[in-house]
Amino acid sequence: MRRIVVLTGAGISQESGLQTFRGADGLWNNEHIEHICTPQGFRRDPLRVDRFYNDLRARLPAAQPNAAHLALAAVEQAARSGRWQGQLTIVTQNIDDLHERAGSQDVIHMHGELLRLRCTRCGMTPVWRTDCYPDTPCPACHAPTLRPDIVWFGEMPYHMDIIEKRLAECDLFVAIGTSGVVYPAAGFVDSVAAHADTMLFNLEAPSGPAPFDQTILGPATHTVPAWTRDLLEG
Ligand code: BJW
Repeated sequence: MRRIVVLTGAGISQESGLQTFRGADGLWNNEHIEHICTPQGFRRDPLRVDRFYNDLRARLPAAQPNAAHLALAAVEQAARSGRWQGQLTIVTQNIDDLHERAGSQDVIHMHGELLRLRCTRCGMTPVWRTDCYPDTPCPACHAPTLRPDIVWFGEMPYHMDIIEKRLAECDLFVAIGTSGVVYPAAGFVDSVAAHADTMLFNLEAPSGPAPFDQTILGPATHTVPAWTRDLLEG
């Protein structure tokens, strides 16, 4: 039985109309990372950070899953129905919900989710589809101590125990649409190199030597469905 771990990054959602982080048209061209994506930035100016994520949250419903999200969901569906002998786990760095809306169920959000908040007082992580401000009360404990449920720099990514287990068990590791500069995700390929084949699907070649067995360049909506077709047929 094949065991595949797919690591996705912002590039897989780019053709759904969501901006990537880095690069010419990136989200961070207009923002200083340290003002938004750190716990210190949130402490210094929570309103600015809440507004940044309110804006992303408001734009999310207009984005639809694309052919790459759907192709990955189809593999999981084929496994569930017994048409394909294998397991495909998606570990996503993305905070959008496009994998779920495409129909994937085995999705691990290592950097959190835009549609959740976290109460720093009671720990509740309510689903949240509207705006949040520094005085918004937690629905459970009523304290104004909510923050985006997103992993910022210097914080521990979520679900690392289950991610490490799936990486240790996999025989194929596939990265899609990620620049490979943010750890620990950037180190996954090295951690599996001794026991798994590795593939990178990206729009452009990485700047340094790629630590992958195979690199497939092009838009994810073309390259990923072509790969999953071969996978399901082969
Ligand atoms: C397409 C495409 C198309 C476009 N088709 N492709 C020094 C050395 C090593 C590590 C560190 C260091 N100093 C600090 C660290 C640690 C730090 C880190 O890695 N920093 C680096 C920047 C140096 N990491 C952390 O702090 C993490 N925590 C941590 O390490 O805890 C300790 C620990 C110890 C032991 C075990 C485990 C943990 C936390 C990282 C949190 C990252 N959070 C963010 C923000 C959340 C979302 C938000 O605010 O909006 O997550 S940062 C941001 O980058 C976001 C993303 O998930 C993440 C990765 O970005 P991604 O997805 O790769 O996007 P891009 O834009 O960079 O790339 C897109 C790619 O797609 C490009 O290559 C395009 O070509 C391609 N593309 N269109 C195919 N159509």
